[in-house]
Parts: sequence; C-alpha cells; structure tokens
Amino acid sequence: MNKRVAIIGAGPCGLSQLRAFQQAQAKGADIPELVCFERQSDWGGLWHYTWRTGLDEHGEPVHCSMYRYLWTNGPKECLEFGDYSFEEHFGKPIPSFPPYAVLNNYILGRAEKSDVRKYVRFNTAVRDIRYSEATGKFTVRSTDLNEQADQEEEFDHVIVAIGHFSVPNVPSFPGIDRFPGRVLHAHDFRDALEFKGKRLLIVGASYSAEDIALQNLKYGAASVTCTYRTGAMGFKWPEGIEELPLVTKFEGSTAHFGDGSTREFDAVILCTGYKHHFPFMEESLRLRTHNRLWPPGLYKGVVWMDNTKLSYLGMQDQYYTFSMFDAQAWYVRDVILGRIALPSREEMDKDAAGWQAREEALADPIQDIDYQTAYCKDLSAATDYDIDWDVQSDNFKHWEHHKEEDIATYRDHSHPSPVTGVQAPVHHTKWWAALDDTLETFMDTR
Ligand code: FAD
Ligand code: NA7
Repeated sequence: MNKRVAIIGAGPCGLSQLRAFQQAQAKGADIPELVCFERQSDWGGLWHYTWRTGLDEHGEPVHCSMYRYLWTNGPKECLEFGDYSFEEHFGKPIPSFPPYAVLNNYILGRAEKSDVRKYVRFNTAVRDIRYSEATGKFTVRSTDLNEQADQEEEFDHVIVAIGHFSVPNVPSFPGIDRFPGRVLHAHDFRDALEFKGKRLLIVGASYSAEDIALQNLKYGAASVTCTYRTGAMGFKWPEGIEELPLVTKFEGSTAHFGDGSTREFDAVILCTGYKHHFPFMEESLRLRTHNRLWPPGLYKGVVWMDNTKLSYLGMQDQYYTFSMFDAQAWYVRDVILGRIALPSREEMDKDAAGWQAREEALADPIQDIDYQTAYCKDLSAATDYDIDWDVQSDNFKHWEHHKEEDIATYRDHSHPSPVTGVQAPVHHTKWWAALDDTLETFMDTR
C-alpha cells in the first residue's frame, strides 16, 4: 500500500491507532506508511508526567495536566484494553484504582509489545495542516524541536489525536488580580503538599474540582471550599470540604459568594476545564466543540464529515477512555484500509444527528454511561475489536453508586476485569491512607 498516514500525538489515542494498524499487519494486512508526530520527548500523552509548567525545554507549551498523587478516578476495569489485560502486563491481578505511574506503565506495555515506537517522531511539533483539492492530499508542516528545523510533507490521511485536556479554560473574577496568594489553573497543579496548612478555594464542579479538592485535604490543606457555577457536586464530603455558590468577587484575600457568605483564602485553583484547541488545523478542518459526549461534525464520533480523509480521536467527554479510543482507532483504521465503506453524506449527517439528539436528551450519569456504551458497541461491531462492554458498563454504574455513597472511599472497592473476568484484589492500603503514589509501593514490591 503506498498511502501515507499522519497521526498527530502519541498519547493513548495515537498509540491505539498505531496498535490498530500493527494488529492488522500482524494478521496479514498491507498497511500504509505511518508517521506519528509527538511534540514531547516521550510517549504516553497526559500520562507522561513532568514537573514542568508553562513552557517546556524548547519553549513549547507544556502538555501535561497530570499531578503527583493522582490515582485513577474510574476503575481500571473500565479502561482495560480488549487485547492486553492488566494481568498480562503485570503478571497478576492488581487492585482497581492504581496511581498514574502504574497506568502509564500499562499503556506503554502494549505499545512496546506491539513494537510501534519506530513510527513515532519525538520532539516534533505539528505547526500547520492544509488540504489541497487539486492533489487530494494534506500538507503537514512540522518542526524538529531539537534542530529547530521545519519540514513539509504530503499525506493521504490525517488522524488528529492531541487530546483536549491540555489547554486551560481560564475565567476571571472581579478583584482576583489583587488576590495576595497563589492563583493557578488545574493544568499547572502538580503537588498538593504546596497547599498543606492552607485555606484553598477551588472553582469548578466537575472531575478536576472533585479530585483536587479531595487530594488537597488528604495531603493536609487546612480547609477546601469548592465554588460552583451551575450546580454543586453534592457528594457526602469529608469534614474540611464545603461547597458554595459561585464566587462573585475578591477583596484582598476575602472571597464573596453568590449566597452572600464570605471566606478568607490563601490560594485559588481554577478547575474550570479545558479548550479543544487545534491552532495548526486549516480553518475548514478545525473541530469546534466544548466538552460533550457528541462533538459535532464527526461521523461515528471520529470521521470529519466535510473531508473523510481526516479523523479526530478521543474528542468526546470521557467516561470510557482507552477501550473507547481503541474502538475508534480500529474503526478509523478500517475506513483507511477500505474495509468500511462510508455511506453518503446525507446518511452520515442523519446518523450523527440521531446521536446528537439522543445526547441532548440525557438526564443523568447512568444515562450518559448507557449512551457512551452504546456508542462504543456501535463502533466495535464494525471491526474486529473485542471487549465485554457490558462488564465495563456495569463497572461504571457500580462506581457511580460507590461515589454517591462516599466520595472518599470509592477507590477502596474492587471490580471485575472485562477481559479475564477476574475480580480485582482489594488494595493493601485504603486510598485515604495511601500517600506514596509510586508503582513499587502500589505493587507492594519494595
Ligand atoms: P493526550 O493524553 O492529551 O495526548 C495527546 C498527545 O498529543 C500528547 O502526547 C501531546 O504532546 C501530543 N501533541 C499535542 N499537540 C501536538 C502537536 N501540535 N504536535 C505533535 N504532538 C502534539 N482518563 C482515565 O481513563 N482515567 C483517569 O484517571 C484520568 N485522569 C485524568 C486526569 C487528568 C488531570 C486529566 C487532564 C485527564 C485524565 N484522564 C483520565 C483523561 C485523559 O484524557 C485520557 O486518559 C487520555 O490521556 C487521553 O488521551 P489522548 O491521546 O486523547 O490525549
Ligand atoms: P470539565 O469536566 O470540562 O468541567 C469543567 C468545570 O469547570 C465545570 O464544572 C464547569 O462548570 C466549570 N467552569 C467552566 N467555566 C467556568 C466559569 N467561568 N466559572 C465557574 N466554573 C466554570 O473539566 P475537568 O477539568 O473537571 O475534567 C476534565 C478531565 O480531567 C476529566 O476527564 C478528568 O478525568 C480529569 P459548569 O458545570 O459547566 O457550570
């Protein structure tokens, strides 16, 4: 096959795409030439932790939004790869909620086993992607960051896999410019010990707010106040965490809230989400969406309907992660290999409109989970990707229930693997008491 495919990003989505092609090749298929562009010096995407914030060693924006002491916020059995179990990787069943170092090790384990590193150009940032109607090809301009040398190349297909939790959404509030303590976005949060003994204000009411609030209290913050715009998270919080309506203004270190109350703070963390940001895409190819389960413009949630040689992976709000990325990557692979024939534009629009209408009617997290499960099943039914989505879905529902019961203990539960069927062992230490986030301590190999 003399086609060339550009994959932008070697995070979990990009690695799913490389594995999808490699798996087809191992089964005898002729695959296109693959070039995976990765701006960082190593793979793993967000799971490649760095202490850096702001700009990196090359002056590029730091991609990492991970922080120390991050234990996965959903059961690992909900993100397990269908073709590579945790048990295969670690040689034994492991507990359901590992810290980020363990997850990164697992992600990279499959990538290394499938020998796809040879396709990745590290320290290479994509700057510009344009499509030519005349040639039917994309021109991709990239910069080798070590050499500061630009290169332009042509590709038949482009797959954008750069994630959407890296470019912070940063609102402002009256008086915040004169707040005397530290103000940062979750993207720049690295170590809860910085806030030990401090009175912390957290803006936002979603996953980052929930986890950063809990972990700061766990590591010794004096108090944590979360302030919400639309609705409170409403969990049964441990003593030391409270929720208030949205902050209206700051006067020095005093914050005023929508209900008229005031509090003094030492630091503010904006857990206000991220932007889908594709500055290198020509305008007509650029996905525009907020964080939602059905981003517009994508057939089957991946294929850019205005130009089906372009795909985006992992652009949805995510209950499912790695297994959904796999289902997407397998689908895109089979479109490129000509195994899946795309229907007419009219039919694609109709299919996407149906999913969007269903998304807009969703009323609670359990319905969200059923919706994303149905989406994953729809994708994988078209390819040879295989996993028990019903086990993953049940795990999500139990997890939601455990969170409602007690937000501080949901990580102490265990869940069954959708690949091996084995129930995970209960961890040797309760999450609240587990302060060391290393792989060695988690695996108990010290
Ligand atoms: P990313 O992981 O963001 O990888 C994108 C890659 O693209 C990066 O390596 C980046 O360097 C590269 N890139 C970007 N721009 C360019 C460019 N111009 N040129 C070349 N390369 C480029 N998911 C879970 O399942 N469980 C969790 O517990 C969990 N916790 C999370 C905690 C945080 C703080 C965040 C932010 C996310 C979390 N997630 C979690 C969700 C996360 O989105 C996925 O797990 C996963 O990392 C998404 O993979 P991705 O490949 O789409 O994007
Ligand atoms: P999300 O899930 O996109 O949530 C963003 C939150 O930020 C959400 O609660 C928003 O409130 C809130 N937000 C956004 N803008 C504002 C303003 N202007 N004022 C107040 N609050 C605001 O992002 P997260 O970072 O929590 O999670 C992303 C991923 O990181 C996730 O997959 C995790 O696993 C880790 P709203 O509810 O819309 O009123």
